[in-house]
Amino acid sequence: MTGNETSPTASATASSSTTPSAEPDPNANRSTTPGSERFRDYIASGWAPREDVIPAPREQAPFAASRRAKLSAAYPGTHLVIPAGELKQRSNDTEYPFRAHSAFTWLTGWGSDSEPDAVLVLEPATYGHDATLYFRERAGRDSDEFYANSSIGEFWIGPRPSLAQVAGDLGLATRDLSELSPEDALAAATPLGDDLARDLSEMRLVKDAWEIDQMRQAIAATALGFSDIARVLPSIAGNHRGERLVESAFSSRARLEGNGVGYDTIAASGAHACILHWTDNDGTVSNGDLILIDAGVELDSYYTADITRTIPVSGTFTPVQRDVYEAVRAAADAAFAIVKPGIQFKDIHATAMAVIAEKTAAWGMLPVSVEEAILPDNQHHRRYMVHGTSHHLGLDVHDCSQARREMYMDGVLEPGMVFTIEPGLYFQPDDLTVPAEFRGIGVRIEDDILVTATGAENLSAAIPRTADEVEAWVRPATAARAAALKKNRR
Ligand SMILES: [Mn+2]
Repeated sequence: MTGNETSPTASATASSSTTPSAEPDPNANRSTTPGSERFRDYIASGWAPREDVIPAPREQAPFAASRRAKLSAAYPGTHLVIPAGELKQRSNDTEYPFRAHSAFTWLTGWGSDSEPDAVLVLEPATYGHDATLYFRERAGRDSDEFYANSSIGEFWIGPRPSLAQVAGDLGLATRDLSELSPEDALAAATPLGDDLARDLSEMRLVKDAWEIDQMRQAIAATALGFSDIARVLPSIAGNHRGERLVESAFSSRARLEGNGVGYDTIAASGAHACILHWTDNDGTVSNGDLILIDAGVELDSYYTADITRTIPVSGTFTPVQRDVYEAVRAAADAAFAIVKPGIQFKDIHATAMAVIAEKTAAWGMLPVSVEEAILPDNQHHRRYMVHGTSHHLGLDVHDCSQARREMYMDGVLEPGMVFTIEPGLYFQPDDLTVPAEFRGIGVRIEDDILVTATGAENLSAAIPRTADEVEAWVRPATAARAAALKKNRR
């Protein structure tokens, strides 16, 4: 709710001392707030006193503290400014939902309840750094902010925490944003410097125990979302915008269990599955098609899963769909089998691609032998899978993306790393190099993998992934739907 005709939205918004901008008031055309001093005095009075409860530090507070200590040790004597970021305008006086920068969240433990414009400052001290979190404290009831500012006023967006509450909650010293120095405010308004962004990315490559637990929770929530989809799939079959129904089933679960989706859900039925980032999701879901669903729940802590399953809408794969599906699964299983500390990240991709090359060669799709196809300058099989097999996963779906190549693609696996394994095969409907019965089939299987001390754990293994498991997952709903339809006809 942003446009209310009767409640007093103040023309005072732009002139409010707590409003950071001197732009023309975007509410001016709708404002009906009484601006008189008499009204201000009246609305400022008659409120019960607040009883602020100071919370004990949240679970992740000590983990965030040790991450700050790690950053401090990497930057001795350097003054560091890490901003949460600001609200982004969608249009006029409406804004996109706020999401703090992941590096800020990693260092503070503040996730979906972060305050826009907050800034973490690390000031060099005798030993390490002193950390202070600056944010805009809520205004008192004697200010017009609380009733007249639709972006940050508590009348509009709900209760906001005090400095003392956040200090207790995060185990961090807090100060009001107005006390941030002009130099730090300037630094906070510019993107993180290259070295700092890179180093923070690299520090996040290995997850701590709390982060690994968050990943498990994000994946468990995502599994519920996929089960919701499997349950409703038969009733969606034939709907002209069935992909949207799949997307919204997952979104409902994501909002219930967490902050939302970690990225735009891909719900790609039939040949849409061959469009790698299909997020329009406005297509029909038809019996006989496969539907490829790539989705992840982001928790309130901002940790996200990233899972893909490809499901036969009818509950049964056709023989050619099953062949393609099991070829992709063979690639995924082969890649997973090599994961352990000490191997290079890029070996995972190479292992999956060797299987993709063999399978596509066996189907007669390659103009050369497997041995020739896998030469770096050839790569014929990559026509059918142009994306990578793995990316790191955590606070960001493409986590740690500022890390240097030698730490990421050429990096060596360590226990605590979490990444995806997501091979696929995509036969475009108009690709004349593949037999006609393959055209329009797209399959991806994506799991979230944790490197352990001795090998790896597939954190998403509980979500059905073999062709048999997937069929057994969808069939009860298909059968129930068929029985209901039969009953209705009688
Ligand atoms: Mn992915």
